[in-house]
Amino acid sequence: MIRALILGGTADANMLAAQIARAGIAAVYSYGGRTAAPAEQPLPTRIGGFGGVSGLADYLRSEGITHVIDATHPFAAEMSRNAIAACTQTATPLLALERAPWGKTSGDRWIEVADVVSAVAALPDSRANVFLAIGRQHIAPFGARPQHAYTLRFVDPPGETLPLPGADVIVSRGPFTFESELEMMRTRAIEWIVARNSGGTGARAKIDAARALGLPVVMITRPHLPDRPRVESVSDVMEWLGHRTCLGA
Ligand code: 3Y8
Ligand code: NAP
Repeated sequence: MIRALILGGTADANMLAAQIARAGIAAVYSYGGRTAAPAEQPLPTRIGGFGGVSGLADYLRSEGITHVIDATHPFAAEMSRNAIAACTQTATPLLALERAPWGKTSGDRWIEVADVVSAVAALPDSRANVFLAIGRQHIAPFGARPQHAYTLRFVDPPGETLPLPGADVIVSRGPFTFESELEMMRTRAIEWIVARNSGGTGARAKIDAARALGLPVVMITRPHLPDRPRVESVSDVMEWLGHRTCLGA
């Protein structure tokens, strides 16, 4: 009898949850608790950390979890590493549902960097209008370049004072459209974009809009993760769970 744990928090995880619920497979959807009102899921849902590797291992045992699908975001590296360790400790089958990184296409003006600090260094010295599309957790390092006019985008309104005084905050949870990204960049005369190579469709629109406007994108590449079984489609996950989905699902 399958009882799956979905480590969620992404559009892909949400599509998987819908398929799993439709197939009548017993499962739990897990959020880290990063946002005030995460999207509802058609499955029993838990919110918050497990308490590190040992907390997750205890959870797997006490809840009788038979399969873990890591459908977290490619930058949720700590969660993914913990899942590998806890599933190894408890001999629980683990599969990652992870979308491929975005590839650079002709017309893209990307400056690829390894991390946030390198992204800060990649910005010009002279003042520019910079759109930081990397959420709220990693904006403090940009304080080293206070000369720029920053536009930030958060899922929830900023509670505390920002580490970037004077920055303008857009509150929006996405997914975003090409037209709305184009409009936003034109209205704010954006000259530079900083993004993470999230992959997937939910945040791709800004990359396409930047290309259309000929704007440079400082693209932060993904953290490296230890090897684990990995698929890119919901139907592959369903097959792994022993369920064939109808074509085109
Ligand atoms: C809590 C669940 C859906 C899923 C929406 C995807 C698409 C929009 C792209 C930009 C980039 C960013 C950010 C982003 C994307 C989708 C998807 C995706 C980037 C929600 C969600 C949770 C989170 C957490 C949040 C982080 C933040 C990152 C905003 C829900 C909406 C910037 C990542 O305030 C905070 O502390 C927010 C933290 C982690 C990164 C950061 O460091 O700030 N996601 N995002 C999940 C949990 O608690 O477990 O609230 O419903 C999910 C989505 N985020 O279709 O509804 O890729 O699947 N999320 C990045 O790419 O850099 C936005 O603005 O262009
Ligand atoms: P992270 O840094 O890899 O994880 C930090 C800690 O948060 C984990 O060790 C775990 O705490 C807890 N956690 C993270 N995801 C969890 C989940 N789905 N269920 C239960 N606990 C979770 O994670 P993050 O980058 O902050 O991402 C948090 C969530 O936002 C994830 O669900 C991710 O899919 C989603 N998200 C992240 C990004 C991003 O850019 N990072 C983008 C879109 C969506 P314990 O150690 O206590 O178990």
